[in-house]
Amino acid sequence: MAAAIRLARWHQGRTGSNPSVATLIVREIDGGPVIIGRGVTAIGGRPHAETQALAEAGEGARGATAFVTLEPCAHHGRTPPCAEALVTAGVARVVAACTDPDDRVSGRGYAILRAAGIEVCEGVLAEAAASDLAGYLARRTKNRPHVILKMAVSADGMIGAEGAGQVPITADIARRQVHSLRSVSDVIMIGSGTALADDPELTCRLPGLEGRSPIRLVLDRTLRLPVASKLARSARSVPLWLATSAQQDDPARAALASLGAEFLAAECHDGRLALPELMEDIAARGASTVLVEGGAVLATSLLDEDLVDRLILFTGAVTVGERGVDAPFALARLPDGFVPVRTMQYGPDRMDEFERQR
Ligand code: AOF
Ligand code: ZN
Repeated sequence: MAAAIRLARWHQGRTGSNPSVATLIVREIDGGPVIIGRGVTAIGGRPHAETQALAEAGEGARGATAFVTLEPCAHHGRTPPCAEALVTAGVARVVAACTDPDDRVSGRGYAILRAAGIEVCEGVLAEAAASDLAGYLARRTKNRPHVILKMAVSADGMIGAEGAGQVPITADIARRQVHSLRSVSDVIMIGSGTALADDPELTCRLPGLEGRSPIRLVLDRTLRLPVASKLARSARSVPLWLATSAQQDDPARAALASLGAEFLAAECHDGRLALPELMEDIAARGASTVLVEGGAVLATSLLDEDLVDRLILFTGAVTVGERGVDAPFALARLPDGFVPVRTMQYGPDRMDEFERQR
């Protein structure tokens, strides 16, 4: 199952609204287990993992064990259900990690297998598999995406400097980690304050992964984003969503639309965009993972609304000093309810990852 979980990571972030899951078909040959078929959900979401693993295993699947990171589907989509494909192939045993919360599946996949006399073992390494499937599971069970809040804090507890544009807080290795994180996220979110102050591009620029930039989403209640910004100018090549309460006839809207920006109509409460409703809208559009990259106001609002599932905190070696903008949290003052899961050192910078305890 650990090998299946690793295989599923191959297409993480590239299967659209479908989760990237994997199947391994294993049988005993000369007294030891041998993998005779491998499948991972295809780029775009179809075909499913099982179909491909069974095709590779061929006749060898008869009497074999299938390891699946997600319950095999039970619904008729563009192809027949994977549970039925496993039955037809004659596998003897299915070992599964997570149950699929999709209304069309949710236990029905296991039921099809058991009704055909297949031995089913559920919940194997379920926690590890669920961690990779966090986006998909959040969208299905909470109608919102999995939200990762990333923040880089200087040694003196700052996230930037007043009026200084982008202030480098972490070095190159940490920056590459962030680009790698972008490549497996569906959406990158920032507030309009950060968009104006930093003029960021928010793309994935790692060699070989340039085509893997997520949708860029700016929370821009009154459409302040300049048409000359890097975000607006690149909206034709990398999707740009603007969450706004600006009216249909707002002139800024026409100008940004002509550059390729799309608009998410957002509700407003007390002069602020309603974040829970916005998250629901994002999930309804099929996006499962949101990476939040700034700034302090947005981070604080998301934490206040309890919409953050994971914190990724980079602590840089540099100091910002005068005119520094205080970080909303730092290693010494973390928000409540988060538990540490990982610490890494990237060159001069430290990374700490925390998970919201639910
Ligand atoms: C599987 N194997 O590899 C994946 C599954 O739009 P469709 O027909 O592709 O169905 C999408 C659903 O399929 C999705 O919500 C989830 O329940 C399941 N994903 N199932 O048997 C796979 N990716
Ligand atoms: Zn399927």
